[in-house]
Formats: sequence, structure tokens, C-alpha cells
Amino acid sequence: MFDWLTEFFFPKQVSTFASDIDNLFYFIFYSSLVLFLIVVIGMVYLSIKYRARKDEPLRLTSSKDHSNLLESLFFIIPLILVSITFVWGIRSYLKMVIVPDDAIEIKVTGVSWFWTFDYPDGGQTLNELVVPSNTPVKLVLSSKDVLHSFFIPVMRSKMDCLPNRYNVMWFDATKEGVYDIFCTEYCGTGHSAMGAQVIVMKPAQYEEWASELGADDDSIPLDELGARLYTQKACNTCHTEDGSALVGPSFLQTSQMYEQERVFDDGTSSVIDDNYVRSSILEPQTQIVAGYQGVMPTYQGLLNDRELDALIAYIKSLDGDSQI
Ligand code: HEC
Ligand SMILES: [Cu+2]
Repeated sequence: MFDWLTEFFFPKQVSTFASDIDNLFYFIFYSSLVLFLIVVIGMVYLSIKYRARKDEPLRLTSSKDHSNLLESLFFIIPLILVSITFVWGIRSYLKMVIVPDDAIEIKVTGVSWFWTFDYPDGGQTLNELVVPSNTPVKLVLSSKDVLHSFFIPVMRSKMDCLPNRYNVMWFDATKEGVYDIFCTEYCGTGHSAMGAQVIVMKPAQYEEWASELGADDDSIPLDELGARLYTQKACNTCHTEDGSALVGPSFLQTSQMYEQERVFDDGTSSVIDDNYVRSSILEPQTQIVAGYQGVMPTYQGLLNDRELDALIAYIKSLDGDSQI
């Protein structure tokens, strides 16, 4: 009913503790606003009332310059406000850090510049976190390279991702839907592209989705599987299909330049063929295309052989004449 009011400052509230956190913010904000108005309006009023007037003699301040009542109030009111904030704050904080025992556990890994999610029953997604609604979900976060930070605004939930150690956060989503995820730790040129989405499904729907996730893609033709991997594995955050260069060269260009020389930033060159594409995916740092930066992450361990074949077939199919 008051959605417009709560969404004025904050995005939708989708987790169990979101409203608590927002309400604490409103409490601090509005009590500060009230105190601000009392002080400022009082000050303006008194300075007008007691301003110096030309034709009036100087009025001396009353000798009653001290009030125990007023001074106690000045002390007690802020003390009450600060105590409420403290107790409320620590209770909300504990709710956010104590993970319920029955939470399902999903592993989140930040990689420059995408996210991978590993599910309890096997299977992995990229840049798409799928969770059941009304179920506690525990996320175990880490990073493959630099510092990242995982933030789901609608859940009011955020945690740093560090290489070589695990951090934990959790939430219980109350509404089905698709919501944004951001990286909130500046992590290099691709930082702003490091967005993902959380898809909240009904628990039954999630079960079905999770059981299909592990299922193999053997029946799909290679180039179609490749096209799917292009978005699933986040190649599309840095490569396009339409010829325009993004962080990396367009796959259309790679496709059109098949059997031609690719020049690297150290002056060497190599013919673009299947082996070149494969090693570009698995060992991107060994040959850096001239004019680009060596920022592509390695996909070693993230793609199996069929998936590599699929990506190669897909890239080749882009220039129209299919050479598979
Ligand atoms: C973070 C950005 C980024 C992501 C994600 C990324 N790449 Fe790259 N890629 C680059 C950059 C930059 C280059 C050029 C520099 C180099 O050669 O390493 C490149 C180069 C390549 C090349 C060589 C292209 C040519 O024409 O010489 C291939 C092939 C390639 N990437 C495939 C992929 C595939 C397949 C994926 C997804 C599985 C992917 N890349 C994901 C940034 C990225
Ligand atoms: Cu990041």
C-alpha cells in the first residue's frame, strides 16, 4: 500500500530482513529531521525575536541562564534515541549474520568480470543466480582474482568476495521475480559490466530447474550450444556478435578473419584457426590481440571439451558461411 513511500529511498523489499533495515534507517532519518527542524526553527525564531533594533535600548540577558530540566532533556533524549538505535541495530545485524540451519548453500565466485554460481546438487550458472522463494539461501562467497563485492539491493544484502577465503551471507526471498545484482568493489575496467541477476522462483519450480541444470547438453547441435554458452558463460560481456569491438574483439570479426593472420601486442602473429580459438579461451594471457588489453579471464576448468568445441563452432558460424 505504501510502496511509493518505501521505494522513494530504497528499491523493493524482497528479503525477510529488508523492512527491518529500512525501518531503522527511517527511524534515524526522521528523528534526525525532527531534531534538525526543532533546532533550526528555534534558532531562526529566537534570532529574529531578539534581534537588535535601532530605536530600542539594549536588552540584557536574563540572569536565569541555566535550567536543570532543559539540560537533562538535552542529555536524556539523545541517550534514548542512541540506545534505541543500538538495540535495534544489533538485533537486525544478528538476524543478517546468523544463517538458519536449514538454508540451502550456493557457492558464489567473483571472476573479473562475471559471477559463477555452484548449486548444491551440481551444476553451475554464470551471471544468473536462481533461488527458491520463502527458503533461506546461504551464499558462500570468494573470488578467483581481485576483490569483488556481491550486492543484491532488493535483499539489502551485501558481502565482500576475497581470493583465498570464504565469506558468508544469506537471505530469504519473499517475492518471486528477477532482480539486479551488482559488484560494489571497484575491480578494474570491466567493473560496471559485472552485473548479474537473481531469479527467485517458487520452490517447486526451483526443484525442477535444479534437476535439469545438471542434465547434459549432448543432444543440442554444437553451434546452438555455443550460442547458448556465449551468454551463459558471459562471453557477451566483452565480445559482440555484430562486429563492434567491446572489451575484446567482436566474434564476427574473429569469424571473418578465420585462416588469416592475427597480430599480437608483442609483434608476433598467428593464423586464426580452431586451435588458436581454443587456446584464446583457455590461455588468454599468452597471446594478446594487438589493440586490446589482456583482461580476459581463463576459462580453464569452466568449460568441458564439448563446450569448447561448441564455442568454436558457434564463432565460426557467425560470418554466414557455416564451416563446421
Ligand atoms: C572480461 C572480458 C572478456 C570475457 C568475459 C571474455 N573475453 Fe575473450 N577476449 C577478451 C579480450 C580483451 C580479448 C583480446 C585480448 C586477448 O587476446 O586476450 C579476447 C580475445 C578472445 C579471443 C581471440 C579473438 C580474436 O579474434 O583473436 C577469443 C576466441 C575469445 N576471446 C573467446 C572468448 C570466449 C569464448 C569467451 C566466453 C567463454 C570470452 N572470450 C570471454 C575479453 C574477454
Ligand atoms: Cu567485481
